[in-house]
Amino acid sequence: MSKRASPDYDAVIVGAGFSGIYLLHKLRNAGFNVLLVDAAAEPGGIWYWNCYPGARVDSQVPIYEYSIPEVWRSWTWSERFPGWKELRAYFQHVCNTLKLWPMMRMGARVTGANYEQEAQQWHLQLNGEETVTTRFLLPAIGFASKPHIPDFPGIEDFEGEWFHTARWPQQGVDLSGRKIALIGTGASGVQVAQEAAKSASKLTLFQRTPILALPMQQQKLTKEGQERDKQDYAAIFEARKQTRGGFESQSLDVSALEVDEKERKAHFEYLWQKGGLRFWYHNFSDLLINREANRYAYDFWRDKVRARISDPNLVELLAPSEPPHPFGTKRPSLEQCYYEIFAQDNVDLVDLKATPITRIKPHAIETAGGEVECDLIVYATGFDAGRGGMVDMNITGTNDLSVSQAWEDGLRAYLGMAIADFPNMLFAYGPLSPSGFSNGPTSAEIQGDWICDFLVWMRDNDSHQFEASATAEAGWTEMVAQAGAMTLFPEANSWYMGANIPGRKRQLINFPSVSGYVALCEDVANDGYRGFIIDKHTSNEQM
Ligand code: NA7
Repeated sequence: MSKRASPDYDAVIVGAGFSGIYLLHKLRNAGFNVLLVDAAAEPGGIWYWNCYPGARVDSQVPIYEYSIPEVWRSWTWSERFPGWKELRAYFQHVCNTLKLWPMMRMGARVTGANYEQEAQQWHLQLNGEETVTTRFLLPAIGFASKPHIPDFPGIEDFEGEWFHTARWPQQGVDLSGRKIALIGTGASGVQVAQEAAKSASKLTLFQRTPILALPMQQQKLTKEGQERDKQDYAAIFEARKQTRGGFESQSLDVSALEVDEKERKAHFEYLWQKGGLRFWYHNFSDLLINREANRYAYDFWRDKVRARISDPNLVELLAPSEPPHPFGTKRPSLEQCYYEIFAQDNVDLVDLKATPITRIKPHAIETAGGEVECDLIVYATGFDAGRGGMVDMNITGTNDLSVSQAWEDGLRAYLGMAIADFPNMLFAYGPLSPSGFSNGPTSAEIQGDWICDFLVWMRDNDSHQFEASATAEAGWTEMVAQAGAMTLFPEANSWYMGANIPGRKRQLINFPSVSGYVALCEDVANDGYRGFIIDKHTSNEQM
């Protein structure tokens, strides 16, 4: 006789960001008994935790929003690249419009999850106390839920305030008149720097690698303009699924080497003026696969940026003659006045390549070149991307295997959504899916639709347990590695390669094409969810 239990829920979703909220909407509409939990006090995911001054999205709206008509029809943005406050308000609007609140538990952190093989259910621990059971566990925690703070000697000795950008106090921090040390010049560091430079008595940026930042070309948006544009929204949302990055357009079909210099520069200039990440995703076809093509883009970027740097001592540091890495193999960030702040008397740059940090002292950062006094340290030092948040939930599958053990020798996953030995678990926006390479809401919807269809299929077939086969998982993991090897991405020490965390295996952690991903996932579904073992029947282990 089956010992299968009747759990509290059909599905528990972890995370109230774009992926989790979309999954909740879909599964509720499909008739599942579903609960969403999130450690944060409010929905918004990344936009809850990253509330540092200047935090805003690098994808423009309406690309960066849900395609759900009742949501977009009744919402108006104020800016093309909205800030965190507006994005949080948007999440309130989404939850109100879709009436999702009764199925949401905020302030509930998953502190443990065990799969009970006989009962075919997950046993979750919330906030270290309460337990709930569910047939399916659906982590949707994003790639950046675990901040990374480097292990600098003396870090605890600091007597001023210090914060990681993704753990910024919700009540805010007054930056005016402060002596601020900002470590890290990625997307977050650039955004903090632009704000902090306005009022800090001293802002010192500690740069290890220069960011290759692109002009945002921010714009205010009007209600009338958006109402007019909304007639195209349905087509835009449909089209974004068919592009490589999940944006409104993708790279040209033309190589940068096929055109003459005049034409090449004209296209670069067009992208520059359009702004946003277009210079990255709407560039020549071989930008990210051919060194020569990439070098043309880098040189154009370098010359544009150099024209904005007034201090000759900083030119080589901020926009070096030779690229620090191929353009676009680290995520370019968007800037509005980043290169101009260095002309201010209150802004300094420390080159950590020449003078690394040796110790954090009670009132200063000590480098090989001397001490920089400060009363606030901002760690804009990134994330244990794709891995850290999953590990921290203490998830244990069959054979007492934890996620941390499963990923000890590198990330592995089938379709970037399932791990062998972890039955009835699918994660969204996780490693080996397009996640970090793509526009968030596009990936959230693609995976949300796929997961919902799979669970409906399970229900229709009276099936209760699925698990990725080890063969399918190995095949997918290898395919992502091979796809990465055909690009220039492995040449950068980026979080895309897991290279920002000491000790992590170097591997491409994202699947490099949204449209390719859609096709593969559809194919798996059309083939009876090939690669999954359903109710212990291994019908087909091929990928
Ligand atoms: P990122 O892009 O990972 O940037 C982290 C920054 O911190 C980057 O400049 C790093 O330099 C720097 N860093 C990391 N460790 C150290 C140490 N030990 N010493 C000095 N500097 C260090 O994180 P963000 O939060 O800016 O952005 C994350 C993503 O969010 C972004 O890609 C978008 O998708 C949105 P490095 O370049 O490694 O030399």
